[in-house]
Amino acid sequence: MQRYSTVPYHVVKYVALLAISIVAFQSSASPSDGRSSDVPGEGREPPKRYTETVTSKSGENISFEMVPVPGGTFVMGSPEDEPGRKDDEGPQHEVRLAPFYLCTTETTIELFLAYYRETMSAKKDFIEVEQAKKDAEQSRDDVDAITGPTPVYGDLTMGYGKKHPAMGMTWHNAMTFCKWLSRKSGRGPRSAGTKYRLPTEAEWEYACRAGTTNAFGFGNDPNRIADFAWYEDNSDGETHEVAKKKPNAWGLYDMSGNVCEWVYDFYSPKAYRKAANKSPTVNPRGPTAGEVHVARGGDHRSSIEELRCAARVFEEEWWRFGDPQIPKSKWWLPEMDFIGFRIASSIDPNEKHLPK
Ligand SMILES: [Ca+2]
Repeated sequence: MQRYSTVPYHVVKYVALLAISIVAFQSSASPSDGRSSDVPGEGREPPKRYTETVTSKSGENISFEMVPVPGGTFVMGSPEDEPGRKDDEGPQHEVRLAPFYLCTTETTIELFLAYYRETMSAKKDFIEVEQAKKDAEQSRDDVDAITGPTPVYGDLTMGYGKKHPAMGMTWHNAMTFCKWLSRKSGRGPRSAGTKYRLPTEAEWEYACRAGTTNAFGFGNDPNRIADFAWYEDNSDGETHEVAKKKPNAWGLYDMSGNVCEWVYDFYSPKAYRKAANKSPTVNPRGPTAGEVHVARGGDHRSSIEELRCAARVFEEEWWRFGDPQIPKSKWWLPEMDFIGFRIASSIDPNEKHLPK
């Protein structure tokens, strides 16, 4: 007591302030809940789910719902002993993600048709290096001029109804759709923070897991899988209307099965090895270059193992076998009724167009 009282008051005060500063610095620099410190709006009221409605050229209102996916850290990839696991799903590595919005459903035929009818370009447009370069330039500077897809070979709907998932589009076509939707909904070009886009591969897997660590994101009981997914045992070889099965814990339907979903990332079998060297990676966007892109979740013809959250597929040569054109269309994968996508958007609370 005697000794304590001899310490000058200003020294006690200084030490206390220093301790408070250190604690404050640590909590902002390395949040214990895994949220990234550079996440805009951290600490503000969390974003709410919202419904977006766009009006097609023919006057039809089409709505879809976006749910906020909380930021956090998760382990991406599968353990070596997971049944059905492939080498490109490892090594497992930590990923930190900012919060983002994800559409509750796969993009529907109804919405994709609105885009197709509004932007369809009559000119023939094939895979050419020069054209791809031009597109890359255009996507940087000129979002007002959206050149839509060429006419589809065959029937875009493949005989399915408007609430079924859109399918048979190339990754490039899905990306162009996102650009169109951003403009259509008033989220571009000046609202870079919230425009629509494809989820990254990490965002997709994180959302599929919805906070779980098991293989499927909704428990490992094979009997429960049919409650959540259309796959080879219950689909009759067809896609089904979106959101007819149960959603996962974060309100997302058909993450497993129905149609496989394009994600932003290029595919590389070695992508995870590189990521593991930098673990944890923060908001990763995959390899900077590549030939083909990743698609996730399995489809209506998939086996149970192909529905796992960690399962990865990528565009293969046979995906273009339904296209009789030479060279192949850069817009369409005709007859491929297993490949679709769902949209994401970033969350930026300073954005004027942030939904109410
Ligand atoms: Ca799906």
